[in-house]
Amino acid sequence: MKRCLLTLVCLTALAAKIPTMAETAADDVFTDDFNSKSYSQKQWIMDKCPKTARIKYVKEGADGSRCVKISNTELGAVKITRHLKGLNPNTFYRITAKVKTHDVKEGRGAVLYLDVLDKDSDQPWNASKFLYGTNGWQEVYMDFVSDAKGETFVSCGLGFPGGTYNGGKAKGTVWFDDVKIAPTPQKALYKRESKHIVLAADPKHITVDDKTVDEWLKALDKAYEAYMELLGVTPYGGAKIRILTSPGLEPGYWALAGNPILWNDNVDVKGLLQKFKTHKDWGFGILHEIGHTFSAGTAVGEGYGAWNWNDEIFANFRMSYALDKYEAVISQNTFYTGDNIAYYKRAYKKCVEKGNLDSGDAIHYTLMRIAEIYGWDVYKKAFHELYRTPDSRLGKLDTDYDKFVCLMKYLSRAAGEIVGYPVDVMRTCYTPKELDMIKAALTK
Ligand SMILES: [Ca+2]
Repeated sequence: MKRCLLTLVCLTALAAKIPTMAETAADDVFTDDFNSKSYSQKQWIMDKCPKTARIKYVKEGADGSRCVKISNTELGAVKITRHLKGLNPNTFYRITAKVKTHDVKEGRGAVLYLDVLDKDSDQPWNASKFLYGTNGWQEVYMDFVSDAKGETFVSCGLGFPGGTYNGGKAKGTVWFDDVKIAPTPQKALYKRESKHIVLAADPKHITVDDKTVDEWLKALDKAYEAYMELLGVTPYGGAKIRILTSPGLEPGYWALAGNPILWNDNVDVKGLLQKFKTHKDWGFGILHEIGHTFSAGTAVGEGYGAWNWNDEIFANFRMSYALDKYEAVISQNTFYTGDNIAYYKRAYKKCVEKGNLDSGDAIHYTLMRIAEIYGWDVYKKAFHELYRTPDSRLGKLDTDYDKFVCLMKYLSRAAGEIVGYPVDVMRTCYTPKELDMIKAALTK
């Protein structure tokens, strides 16, 4: 009886406390309901606002409690930021927050993100769903990966500091309340892992069995190793590449490269996995994004890769090597099996009929022809050399055509080593008319 009474007393004490505290689950590493202004002021770094903006703690929360309010009459990126420490390194965490908006416009709207754009981050574009217009309270979330030290900076913001095509910056008014950060719950992300890849997807996308997913990840491993072979490098110090589905991407972006690769929740993720199951299609979009992580700027670092005039072309080009090597299946409207060059040749033919080579895919075809003549070793040699050569040693590269010529120089040298006599690939693999068209396309 005495014990029962004691329990009752404890419960009563808890019950008395609950209304003033955020609901804290055992896994939460940080919560703030903003009800204690002094606590919040200690926890959060508040931006110095431009004259048009305000950040205030106000009693305008969902239940009339205190929350934080950010407003800006001009486009900007205003935020409060929490420095999180002591997280498990390289682990998925989820931040959730209640958000209300009034007349929010443009950029990435009202948004949660990692305050890392000015730092050396692998996931600068990671964000929650962007909220615009006028909305009542709703919960948003963002999954992110803690760094190797178990730290990160999370921000609740109006507008985003980085410029995607929409400029990132926003204006209007946003209220944030009940911020919680915890390891992403097991059930919230479907996770499978292979030698080089981790897939972390919203379970709503998964309609195939684990075995199919594992086979797909093995195909991605093969592509990863082919990229490694072609370029002689691994991105992110050889760390596994994570692929994370996310609601925080601009419409029109299928995915955004980085680690994690952010895979837009609103594209047909399900369809891609189904196509692997039914046709063994390796998945163009994801191979393309993994391809981006192998750009010299990412895989080697700043100061490398100035010869690369367009990484949309080269992300696909790296993929072409992997597909060729394994005679893999890929679809771009139609299926290609071991002949992905046919897709680019089609683009080339269309362009030439119009009298130009004004298309990345068309130029891609001409680059693949060089591999057809001298073998892929010509690219292995040239890329290995280029990835070791800092931009300062490449000479002056003013136009994209200068960059094209620079690549041709390295390819010519590599081709010469292969055949044992001097080669100029611009003569052996291109007609003068094609070079004129490429020059016109790349000096615009
Ligand atoms: Ca509150």
